[in-house]
Amino acid sequence: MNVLETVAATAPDIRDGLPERRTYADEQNPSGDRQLAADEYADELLCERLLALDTVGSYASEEREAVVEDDGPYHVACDPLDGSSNLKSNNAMGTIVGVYDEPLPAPGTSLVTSAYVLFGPITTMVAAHEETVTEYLVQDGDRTVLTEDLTLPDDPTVYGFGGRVPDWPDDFAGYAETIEQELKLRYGGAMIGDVNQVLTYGGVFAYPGLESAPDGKLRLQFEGNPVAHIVETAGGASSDGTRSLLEVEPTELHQRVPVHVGNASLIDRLEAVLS
Ligand code: P6P
Repeated sequence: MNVLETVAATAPDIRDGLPERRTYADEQNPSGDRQLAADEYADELLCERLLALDTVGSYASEEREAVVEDDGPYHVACDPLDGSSNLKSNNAMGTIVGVYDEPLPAPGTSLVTSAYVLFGPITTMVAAHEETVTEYLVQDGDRTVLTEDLTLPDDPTVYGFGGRVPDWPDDFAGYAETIEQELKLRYGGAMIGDVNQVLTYGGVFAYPGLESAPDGKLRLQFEGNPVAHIVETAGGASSDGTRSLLEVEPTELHQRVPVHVGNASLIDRLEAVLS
């Protein structure tokens, strides 16, 4: 089995384990987010099963302070349950995985494969590998191709911007005002659910730098890089405000980064206004 087959095979176990794991554990993750029992469960399953692969040389996750070292050529960064705060409200969430060919923290340009599993009405996987994006139906842990060579629609339709409006810097707030006149709001509180809408309908997702948190909320290794890899491979663009997320210099495992992904035209307009 390879990494994506293992992540798909683990998806039913994670999803079936959600109902009785909606409570908060006593811990916080290294980024200071409150940890759900479901976060810990998903992380344990994925860590064990991915490190069992001969090709995986290390495993890191949002839920763990340090990298778990093993032997193998690829290094996996994982957000085991992105959007787990949606569990209480029964909204979309899922797993993000990035497979790097350099030890972590690594630049997004060293990503070999990126994918997310989306627990929506159905369970799907969207994966970027070898210059193309494929969408799969995941049933009983097996994958069936739904869409080959997935690309963003040319005409954008939706947008979703995280953070509180009063906390947006003026330049981003000005950009948001223009986008709000043009597109429909789709923001669900789990990045992969919102990004999946952008991939399906065209548009832009952002969790920008905030006045209170200039680097924003999302983590480069586990969220920004893999999603940027997927969106750019699907013909879109990503930015931290000035450059592709894949070009952002990694400084530490849990570093945060402003995340903007979507149609290239919309990302170009964003970069033009962000000082
Ligand atoms: P907020 C989920 O906790 C997450 O990391 C992303 O999946 C999502 O885009 C963002 O945080 C939601 O943050 O501030 O809207 O709750």
